[in-house]
Amino acid sequence: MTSLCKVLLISPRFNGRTFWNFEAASEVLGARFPSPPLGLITVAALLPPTWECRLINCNTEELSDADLAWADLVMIGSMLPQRPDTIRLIEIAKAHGKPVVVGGPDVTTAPEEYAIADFQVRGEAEGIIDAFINAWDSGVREGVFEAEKFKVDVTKTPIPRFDLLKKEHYTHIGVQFARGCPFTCEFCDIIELFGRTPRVKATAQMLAELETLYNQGYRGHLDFVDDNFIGNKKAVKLFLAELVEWQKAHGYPFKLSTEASINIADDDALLALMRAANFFLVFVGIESPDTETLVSMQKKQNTRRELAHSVHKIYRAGMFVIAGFIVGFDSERGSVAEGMIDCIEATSIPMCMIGLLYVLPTTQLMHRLGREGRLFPPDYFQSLAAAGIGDQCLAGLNFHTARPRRDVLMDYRTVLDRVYRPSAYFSRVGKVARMLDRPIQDRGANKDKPRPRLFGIPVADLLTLWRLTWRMALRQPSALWYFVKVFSECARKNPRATDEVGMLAALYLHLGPFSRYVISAIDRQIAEIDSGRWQPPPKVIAEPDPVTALSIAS
Ligand code: B12
Ligand code: SF4
Repeated sequence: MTSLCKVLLISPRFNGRTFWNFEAASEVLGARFPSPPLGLITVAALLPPTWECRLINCNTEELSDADLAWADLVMIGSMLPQRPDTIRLIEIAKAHGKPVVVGGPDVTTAPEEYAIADFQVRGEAEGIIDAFINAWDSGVREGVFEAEKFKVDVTKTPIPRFDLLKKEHYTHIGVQFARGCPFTCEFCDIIELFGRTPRVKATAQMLAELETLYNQGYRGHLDFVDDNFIGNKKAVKLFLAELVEWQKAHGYPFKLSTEASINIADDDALLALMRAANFFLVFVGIESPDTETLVSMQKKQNTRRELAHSVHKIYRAGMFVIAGFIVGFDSERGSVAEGMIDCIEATSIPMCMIGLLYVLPTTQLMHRLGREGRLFPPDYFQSLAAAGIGDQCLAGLNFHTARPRRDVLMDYRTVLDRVYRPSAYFSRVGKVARMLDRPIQDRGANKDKPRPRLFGIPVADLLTLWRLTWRMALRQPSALWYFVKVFSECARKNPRATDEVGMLAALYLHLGPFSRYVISAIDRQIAEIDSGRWQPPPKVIAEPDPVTALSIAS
């Protein structure tokens, strides 16, 4: 018997204002949201071909009653900052009498939060979805299905259903080469979700994904969402060599970005391959400039190096760097603000994701703080989420800090204030504009219709520049002059870097106001501590650890 089912895949809204909410920058590029839900379109590709799929991304479009009426089954994929909207969507679907399957990283690490869903699919769908499909076909209407950890062979993962995407809604599309990371950073949940041995796709399989997107007419930015693209250097180099040829043969239809550990800078051959493949951006977790802190969080790969030298080497290879920094580690002996600001200035990284340490479920950090009785109860996150707070910028420090909480918050707001002033931000953009050495590419193989040009410049680029300048004048007037100065200098002295400099400027449309919003919210938190209105939850020592318990400030 042929199995038939109409599946409505829904990606819930991310909560409130977050660092990664680049709606303002997306607008400049004529899009609605940064990227689509790769997990859900991967799940769609795993379903029987006779099952019909529709995708609604609540971050870009409205879910209608008609969508729900059409469906036999609703599938929702969720990460932590989507949890409140996921719960809302489950309730709506159930009110329409539709069974709901929920999957994704948050249900995998915090399943107790999703008890109201009819089905939970935990872990990587490839490892368990067939069991769910068989159960569904045999009439089962509720249950929990859990994949065996880290066992999925990603070389068998099908090509995600990119055809379900309204690609014009997004500034970029995600693809994935590897899962897992060989490192063991204490705060990270990746090694708990995907394991320590990176599992990589086959080169032909990866190129088939790119070919599919290309044949569907997509051109532009592709992001490799791997947690650490260079986790298996040998495999990635083999893939990159072929990717370089593919890009050349297709006239470089894609600009590429990814996330990698800083040791990427130690490997000249790897940097050269990434340059040749047209990578223009890499996210690096720097976390802290302090060696003792890096050692205590088990991020030893970031020690024994001159960070500015490593980052500038990546610039010279044609990629700009976005970096993650964290405030609130136990090993911070005193104020960390000046050290962090100096590091950000010395490395000249304009866009820094500076967050408060956040204890994610299942991590080694969670287990240690749990043993030390320092975790805040789960309703701490729920209350912040209910207030629209979305990520580690404001929901962080969900535990009793080692230093007085007020001092950590003060450091955090100081760093944000100093590095996101327009003068400071655009001074770093100016340095990138001078150092970024974008490659010259032979685009002879490009078969696309030539883009209309004015004075030799693509009209679409001129329109984007106009939208950017106009919005900057309207929304960030204090940054306009810095932007004009940096951009015009770049256009004169390093014209190949203008796209990247324009992108960094567009990101400031979000980062400028967002940093000011976070600073004022942190100021309110500090005022509440000072007035005694904020009281930490009582400590519960589950397994007392005398050494660390002594060092916890009250
Ligand atoms: C790309 C990405 C983002 C993008 C979002 C892209 C998007 N539009 O969805 C951006 C950069 C915006 C982002 C931001 C954040 N992210 Co993020 N992000 C990722 C990343 C690197 C890749 C996600 C992805 O596409 N994976 C590839 C797909 C194939 O995997 P998958 O989604 O897990 O799907 C598989 C399974 O989970 C399952 N599955 C997924 N959905 C469903 C649904 C159903 C019905 C079923 C059956 C199965 C299923 O099957 C899939 C195939 O195996 C992951 C890490 C990772 N390796 O996954 C982190 C991750 C999801 N992010 C995480 C977090 C915490 C955040 C942030 C809060 C903080 C941060 N790290 O910056 C912010 C907040 C965002 C916000 N706006 O509020 C955590 C989530 C932890 C949790 N418990 O939920 C992760 C796991 C890693 C991490 N520590 O950063 N993120
Ligand atoms: S290097 Fe990145 S992905 Fe790997 S364990 Fe550390 S934080 Fe997680």
